[in-house]
Amino acid sequence: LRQQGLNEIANSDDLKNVNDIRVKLLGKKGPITNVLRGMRDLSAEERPKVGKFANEVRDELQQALEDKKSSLEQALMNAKLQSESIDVTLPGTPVAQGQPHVIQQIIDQLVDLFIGMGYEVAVGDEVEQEEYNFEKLNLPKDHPARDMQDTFYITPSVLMRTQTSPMQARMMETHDFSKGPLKMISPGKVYRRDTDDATHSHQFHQVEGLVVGEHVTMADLKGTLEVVAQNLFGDQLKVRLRPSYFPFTEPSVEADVTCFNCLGKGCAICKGNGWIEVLGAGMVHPNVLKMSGVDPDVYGGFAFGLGPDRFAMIKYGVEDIRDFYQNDMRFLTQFDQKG
Ligand code: FA5
Repeated sequence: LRQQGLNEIANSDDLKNVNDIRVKLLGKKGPITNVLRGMRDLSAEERPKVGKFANEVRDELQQALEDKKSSLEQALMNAKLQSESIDVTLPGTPVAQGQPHVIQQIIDQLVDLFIGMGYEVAVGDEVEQEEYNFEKLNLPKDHPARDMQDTFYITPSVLMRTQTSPMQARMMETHDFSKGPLKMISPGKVYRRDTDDATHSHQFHQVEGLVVGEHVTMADLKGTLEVVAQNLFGDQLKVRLRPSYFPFTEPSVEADVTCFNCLGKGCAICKGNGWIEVLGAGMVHPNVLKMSGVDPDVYGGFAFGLGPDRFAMIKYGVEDIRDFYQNDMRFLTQFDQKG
């Protein structure tokens, strides 16, 4: 029995088989247990001899089973380690990484530029009081110029801001002019009931700029806008200032950049005129200064509101503003800053 058991153990090659052998040889119904159970029928002389021998056989088989079990477990572990080993020299799987939206990239570039020129950045709320969006900007109720910015109203006195200009009034009200001039930009989203087309979206972005202090002139405005244009477009594209009208600036101008598509010849994108309008600007109207508690006899300033969506179109030759808002990854990943 002993030799047979040892042979079986030696020949078994998996853990389940080893367990079966253990049950068969050493279990309650196994031959060793039988022998031990039959001891009471033996004579007092035989009992210790048989008992001793049976115990020896049992211990020996038990040891052989243990040894076999641990050697099989070890082999299993080795095989597993072998199959799961990692080749650290293989190239890794690239991790998908997000990036700022192309319009945000333009805004970030502008913010960097203006911070470098000593401006502070003030972010306002997209839901604004009518008073700040219109009244404090010299646009009383029933003023015809309100039609220039068709508005989404939330209540009769609360609206989705149509421009970032309300931040002009808010910043002038709180600025301490005894400490120096106010120089700020305010980037953000604005909303208008415009009909969407290639160059208009009902939701778009603006970056407002405002400088108020002593001796601020129109030449400062022009110089600042030239720095912006050169920073974003280089000097290949031309910029022109055109007289315009805004209720909150006097005089007012609009700036156009050469159409990127036809380079001034006239095409469908620029509606035939060769230029794309990118910003409105002017010298802050004395009424606006007064309404925000600033003395127009002492202080003056310039303001501008530019459209980063249009800037992005011109910079990258995007023919339809609506492409920016459709979240098509094939379109958006073209502007990956990591290249
Ligand atoms: C304004 O909103 C004025 N608040 C700008 C301003 C600020 C003037 C400070 C004077 C002083 P306007 O409506 O022209 O002006 O818009 C400014 C810029 O926003 C435009 O030049 C254009 O680049 C962009 N813009 C206007 N409407 C849209 C639209 N529907 N879709 C995309 N961009 C637009």
